[in-house]
Amino acid sequence: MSKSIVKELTRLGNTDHTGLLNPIDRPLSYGTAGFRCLATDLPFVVFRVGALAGLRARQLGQCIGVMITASHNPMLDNGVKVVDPMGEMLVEDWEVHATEFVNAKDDEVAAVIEKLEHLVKEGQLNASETPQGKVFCAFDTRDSSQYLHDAAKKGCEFVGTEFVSLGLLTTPQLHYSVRCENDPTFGMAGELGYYESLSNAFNALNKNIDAPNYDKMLVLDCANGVGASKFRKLLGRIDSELLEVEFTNETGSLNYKCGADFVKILRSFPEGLDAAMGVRCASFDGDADRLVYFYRDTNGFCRLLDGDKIAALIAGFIQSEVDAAGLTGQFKIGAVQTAYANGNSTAYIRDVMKIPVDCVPTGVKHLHHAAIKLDIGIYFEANGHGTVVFSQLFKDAISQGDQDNVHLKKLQLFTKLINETVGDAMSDLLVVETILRNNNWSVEDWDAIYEDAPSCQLKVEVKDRTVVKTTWDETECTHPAGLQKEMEELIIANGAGRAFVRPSGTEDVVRVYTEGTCEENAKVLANAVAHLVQKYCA
Ligand code: 16G
Ligand code: MG
Repeated sequence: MSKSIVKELTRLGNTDHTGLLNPIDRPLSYGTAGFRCLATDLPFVVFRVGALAGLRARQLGQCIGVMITASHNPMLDNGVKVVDPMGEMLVEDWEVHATEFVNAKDDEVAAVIEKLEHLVKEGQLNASETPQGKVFCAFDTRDSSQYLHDAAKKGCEFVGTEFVSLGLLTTPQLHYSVRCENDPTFGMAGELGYYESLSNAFNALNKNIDAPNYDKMLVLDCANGVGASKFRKLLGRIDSELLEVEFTNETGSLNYKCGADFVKILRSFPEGLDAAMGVRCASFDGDADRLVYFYRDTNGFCRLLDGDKIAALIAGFIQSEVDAAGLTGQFKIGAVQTAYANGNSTAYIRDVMKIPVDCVPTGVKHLHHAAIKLDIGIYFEANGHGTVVFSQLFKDAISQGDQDNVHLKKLQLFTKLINETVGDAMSDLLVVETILRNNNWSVEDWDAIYEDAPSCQLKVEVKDRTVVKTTWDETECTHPAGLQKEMEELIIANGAGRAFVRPSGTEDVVRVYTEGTCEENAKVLANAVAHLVQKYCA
């Protein structure tokens, strides 16, 4: 940890990491990414979240996760979020408890803890024996992470729950480990179990496949984050005949001019990566739960293959394997997207592949909840976060079917290769590589499945972003009154397209997304919508 961060944190009176006292005068809320802000504001937050996780673990008598990361945000930010027993996001009523706990004034803290202790006792009434529960905690490569981890430990121990440090991990590795700890049929908890399971599945799915159009060479931008060292470990278990990776951005400044978010938003090459034409490249984000691909086309431009294109690739593969396995029509297959999904990706999946598409609000928990209603739920955000979840019914069918059926076998291996608990850049990368090899596709072949509608994303700073309200799926703006109507008039005046606005859940801005007839047209529309937002939020 850099000396200056420690000094700054200790200056704030958190020498013992407890930070039980709340030194902040503005409210914080548990959002899609948990609590996220400047690392120096976080010690008391993380201490309280450590305590909350400890209580949640005891309530359920299970293992709960605490992840310390601010993902693709700058090095000086950090964040903390809680992982529920099946590796999923914290359940909503405990998000409310978390917000209340963290915002409690110093003289209110005891009452909040008492209330949570009551929930713990209620939980234990239903259990046959007194369950203990434990907390798994991991962190990313930020300078402040170790310090904040120590605060989480103190908080967890403060409420008397066992705390197990898993150290430096990617966010999805923590989700995976929590799930395995509570459900050993899923896999072996910890880093080694994770590498073992993914690499075995990858090696088995890719061996003996002749794919002359597929090039095993990949250039990887690690965002200077935790994914760099972790993917090297995973790759060490992969047959080098199958995949070779040239690593870039491994140890520089975290997320600075690189990483999945940078490449997605700017649609340009990350710094430090100079790809030759047609070479397949991929970017992780800082905590390795997002993945995007890109390459240099024949005109020298950067072509982006984002979460939408990954979803379409996976959906096509699963559909054809399900058909080839003789299971057509027996299971509900569907895709889940958000309003940010490129319109042409939705049209391709829904109209060409004939796979139903659901649209839900931004944030992993919404996508995950919609996906688990299906037998095979493929969910991706355009930003590159996504995975596939399978129902027990489907898993039983493929494991009990004819074991000489190679397609059933492939589907079984696929369920091991993908990290069902949450979007996972390392796992998704191996999934994409597997499908490209199995399809005998180059990156251009994959890119050609559909053409993205030209789009533009902007952020607008306003006095109070919470005045902007939308319908549940975020496609229409309901407040301030009149904004939606004027936006629709702009779309008509623009000649074509689509536009929506929503308040960010992680930054103090309103986000604008537009699609148009060409890049310039989408940009003009986005700027016009941004002006409207400013006018209505003034
Ligand atoms: C968080 C969400 C991500 C979402 C992003 C939107 C999780 C784990 N992460 O990073 O899914 O796309 O927020 O950010 O849910 P925004 O609200 O600032 O646009
Ligand atoms: Mg992330």
